[in-house]
Amino acid sequence: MARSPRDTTPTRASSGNGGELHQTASAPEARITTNHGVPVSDNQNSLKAGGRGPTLLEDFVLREKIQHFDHERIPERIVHARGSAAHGFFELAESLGEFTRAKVLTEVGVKTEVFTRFSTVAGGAGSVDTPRDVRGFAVKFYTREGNWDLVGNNIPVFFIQDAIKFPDLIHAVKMEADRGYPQAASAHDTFWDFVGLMPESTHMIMWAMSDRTIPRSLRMIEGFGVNTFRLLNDKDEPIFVKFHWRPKLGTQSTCWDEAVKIAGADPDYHRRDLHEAIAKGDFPEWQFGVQLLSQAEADALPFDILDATKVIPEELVPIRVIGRMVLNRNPDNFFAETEQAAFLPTNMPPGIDVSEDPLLQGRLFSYQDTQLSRLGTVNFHQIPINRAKGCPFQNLQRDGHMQTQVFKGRANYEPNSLSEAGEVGGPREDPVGGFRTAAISVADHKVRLRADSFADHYSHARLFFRSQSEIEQAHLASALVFELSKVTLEHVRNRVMANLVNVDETLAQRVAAGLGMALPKASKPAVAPADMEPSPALRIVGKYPETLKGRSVGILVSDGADGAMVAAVRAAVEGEGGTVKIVAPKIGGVTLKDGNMLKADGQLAGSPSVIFDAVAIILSEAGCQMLMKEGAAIDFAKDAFGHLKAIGHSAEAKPLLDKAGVQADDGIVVLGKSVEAFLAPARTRQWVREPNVRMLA
Ligand code: HDE
Repeated sequence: MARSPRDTTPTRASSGNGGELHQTASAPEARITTNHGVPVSDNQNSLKAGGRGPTLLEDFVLREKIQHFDHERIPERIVHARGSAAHGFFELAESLGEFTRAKVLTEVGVKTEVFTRFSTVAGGAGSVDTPRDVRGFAVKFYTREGNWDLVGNNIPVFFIQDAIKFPDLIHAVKMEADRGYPQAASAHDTFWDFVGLMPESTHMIMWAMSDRTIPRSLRMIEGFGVNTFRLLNDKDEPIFVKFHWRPKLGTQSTCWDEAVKIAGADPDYHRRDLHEAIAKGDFPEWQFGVQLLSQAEADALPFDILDATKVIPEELVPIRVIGRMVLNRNPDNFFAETEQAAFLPTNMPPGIDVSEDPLLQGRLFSYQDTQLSRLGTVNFHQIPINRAKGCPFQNLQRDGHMQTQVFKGRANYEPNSLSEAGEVGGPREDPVGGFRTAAISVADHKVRLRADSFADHYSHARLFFRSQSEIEQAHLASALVFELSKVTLEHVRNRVMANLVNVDETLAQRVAAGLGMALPKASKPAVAPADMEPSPALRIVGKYPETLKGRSVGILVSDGADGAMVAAVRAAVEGEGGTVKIVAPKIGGVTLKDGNMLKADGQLAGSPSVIFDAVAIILSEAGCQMLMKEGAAIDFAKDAFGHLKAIGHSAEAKPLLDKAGVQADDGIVVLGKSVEAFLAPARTRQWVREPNVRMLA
């Protein structure tokens, strides 16, 4: 029954569309209530003095709903604000029982639940997924002895050696304080100013300028614990340990121009990729490995393993793969899980311990502390995603904001003898099974200084650069040219360049040439760099498995296209575990040569080739003529070519490719009766094409 706007008779329940009265009662489990359980009769209209009158303060239903909405956002993480996460499990294949008593690392075959959050570092929560940036790789293991949070990155070293510089580093890299830009980008004055003045960051800069910071997918990044930790066995004997994650799909990256374009085409590229892969049962997987070294082995190395700006080459201390992690379930609710997840490097089960790495030591305070401003209460461990699930958690800490546990009895102190009177006495410490710290001797003077063993800032940077393949060296040099070309203060650029000379003079020369500047003299290093044996393990190009698994192929079609050819590409790609998306000028799809309809997954303008790993362009002659007038179609081919992707095409599509400037090479394949020839180049990137499509430094 429609109500006139002037009708002021009270209504019991009316729907939003047209104010029609409905008086059916809802079952208690199906009805909306206030936060306190009072059933709501009308969720469409606020309580007013008459249909056109002012809203009444009395309307507690409205006030409660708006007020809750007003407070929906919590402060985003000061770093790593932009993140995506998934649930899964960790499974141990080899026991480290000799070195640790942590059950998670000794119980072979046991599956431990995990929640893993990947992130960028510099951008805000709403920033894009593909800036040039380090990626966070934080894993929460819900072990039977409490949560273990391995809060790592996709790069094994860090910018600074001492936690006291972290706020400076982050202030420098985030948007500049006066102007509020750039967002999620390190290519600006303040970041490079900090870098130039902090030569200890040089090694990390090499990694940050490598292709590792423009990953193709979160499923294709490595993970590292970065800091050195310790394991402790039953006898409390310590051994140093470095933690590693290796993606089953290999470490793979985008091209820089591609990453920039993806940011516009799909700001959620990585989040969507992770979510869709898991939703379709294509579960991302990583090997878990450790590098173990005794105090004597650590002492024999020509660098200090407590210095987080140093890498322990695998060639010196091999990585022992002992387990795997599979992510197999998407979060149900982004806020409740991904946003409220609180990772703490201090979460360690008995048998795992920290080292004296001064960066790690600062982290031990920071993460617990930051949750208080982010999640607002000391009880953040009670939020379901943070709760220890593998075991009970109980102590005598009480009350506080948002306490959700209802403790019984009077035992909130210890020692107590309440059990002698038959009351519950509460939990007690466990000297045998409890967490114990390595009994390391630390007697020394109180000082504020950096150990001499931390003074070499260039040998590892040089090791990294010299270990890279030619392609990767060129990308690294070009990334430096790009970043430094955005620096407006000349003295800042000069200082960075003067440091670079200490890494490798040819690199510095290439960058200087790319910037069009004279190469300054080398800065004076605190310790002259030493040459180390190159470590090919630090490369990524040529190391990932060439497969369509995890890859996505976009097929651009027009009306009149050969449906059999489309079907053949689809069958071949999907048969090898890849994904196929049909792109058409209209989202309704196309009418194929045989008269059948083919639905599109994406419309051309919204589905550029940057979001695919390889493309097929299957057009009719008329379709090709039409699309040659469409900029998005030309860009589709041009970008696929420029981003070193395989292009399979129908003979009829050749004029479009010509117009896009696509030149013949092994990655450009005419699709005939068989699509086989397209598959090999589609499994990887055409690196050999690169010199033909862009000038690298
Ligand atoms: Fe963090 N870091 N960090 N960090 N970090 C945070 O904790 C901090 C460092 C890393 O997905 C914050 O809960 C200090 C190294 C990841 O929720 C904060 C120092 C590594 C994440 C914090 C470092 C990391 C964080 C912000 C220098 C690689 C995201 C929100 C001493 C091993 C975790 C939060 C997630 C998050 C402090 C250095 C990795 C402020 C003080 C080195 C992956 O506590």
